[in-house]
Order: sequence, then structure tokens, then C-alpha cells
Amino acid sequence: MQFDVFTLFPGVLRPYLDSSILQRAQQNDLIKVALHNIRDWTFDRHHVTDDAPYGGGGGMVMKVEPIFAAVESVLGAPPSCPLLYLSPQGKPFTTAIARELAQQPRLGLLCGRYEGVDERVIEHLVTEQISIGDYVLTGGELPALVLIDAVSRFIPGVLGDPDGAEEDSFGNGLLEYPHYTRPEEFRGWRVPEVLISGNHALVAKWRREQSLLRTQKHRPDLLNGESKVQSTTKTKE
Ligand code: 4GX
Repeated sequence: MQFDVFTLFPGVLRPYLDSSILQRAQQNDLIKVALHNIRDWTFDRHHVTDDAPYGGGGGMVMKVEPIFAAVESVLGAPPSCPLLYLSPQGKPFTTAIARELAQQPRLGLLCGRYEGVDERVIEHLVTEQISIGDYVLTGGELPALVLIDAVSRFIPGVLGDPDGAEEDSFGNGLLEYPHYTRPEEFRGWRVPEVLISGNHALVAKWRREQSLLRTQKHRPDLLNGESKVQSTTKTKE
């Protein structure tokens, strides 16, 4: 799968992509990430990528022409694949969306800075807006990395374990059970005895229970199938 990232700061993505699991995925040709500097598609003397908003007010807006030039020269006019814009105004990113996007052969990701991009980019070039959470960052680069990372985990071979991503939290709709490794005792804190019992059935039962307990305690919304929107209805306990 190929990711094409359009950004004013390609340098901030490279070190993360070229480490650990994503580095190995690129070496094994399971994913390819091309970084495109939007500034390379400015044709004025000062390579201007942003400008003051019409109507006044603070902040700067990313100009429409360099973004269209960059995206259309890389992905075609019109683009031959989805172009996602990372934005707090987008659809909340979930494991289901990550799994779905992993089916695509190619994805364009547009990273905004400042007050965002000229709305004509959203209206006429972007196919979908995605949000990684209800907070505002300084740019779309971290959200793009989050998306690439979460999507790549669903591409067969990226995780060593063949059914890796499906086993994790949310893969099965529950939070994960606790994990331990050696030593058996550290500062008097022992690993739960069941895990060193060698009884695989008991271990499986304990893990299932722990997953349920944790989900009930920290994310009851995942069990009740209720809306992700926090309920304001008061209930006992
Ligand atoms: N989930 N950001 C987008 C520029 C911007 C500002 C306002 C539209 C409107 C974010 C998030 C996120 C920072 C990316 C601001 N675009 N992206 N950027 N949360 O915070 O995806």
C-alpha cells in the first residue's frame, strides 16, 4: 500500500516512519510512504504557501493553488485515489476505519497547518475528513502518522504475528488483558500465579475475565454498544 503525504514539514514525519515496525514494513515493500513538500509547488518568487483570511481575523490559511498543484501532479487530475484531510472537524478515527482503509492500494493524506486550508480544497479535492480526537494540534502531521501507523497494522505481514491487529484492543471490541514478562518478582510485586501455572485453559479464562473487567471499569461504552457521546443521564452507581 502506498501513502502519499502532502505537508509543509516533511522532515517531521521521516524519523518516525524510518523506525521500528514501519521501517521494516517499508523495507519489505509492504508499505511505501512518499512525502511531498507543498512548497515545491509554489511558483511565485517567495514560495508563499499561506495567506491572510478573507473577511479578516487572525491566523493564516493555506493557499489553494499549491495544494491543487501538488496533489494533482502526484495523484492525477482528478486524483485516482482517496485524499484524506486530517482535521478536528473530520469523522472520528476508529479501528473499523483503519481496517477499511487498509484495503486501499493508495491513499493521499493532506496535512494542514495554521487555521487550515482554503475551503475550496475541502470542497473540490478532499474526499474525506478524518479526526484523530477532540483536541487541536499545531498541524496535521501527527494525525497523518497516527493514521499511517494504525492502518499499516492491518496490512498482512506488517506485524510479525499473522492475526496481530485483530487480537488487540478494539480488534475484538474489548480492552486488552494485562501483560507480564520476566522476572517473576520485582520489588516484591509478583506476576499473577495463574500465568506461571502452565494451565493454558486457566490462562485463557483469566485473560478473558481481565479484558471484561477492564472494559467495564474504563470503557463501559464499549460493552453497552451505546453511543460514543458521553451520556448526561444520571444513573445509580
Ligand atoms: N485530528 N489538526 C488540522 C489545521 C486545521 C485547523 C482548523 C482545519 C481547521 C487534527 C485532529 C488537528 C490541527 C490538523 C489543525 N484544519 N487533525 N490543523 N485533532 O488537530 O486530525
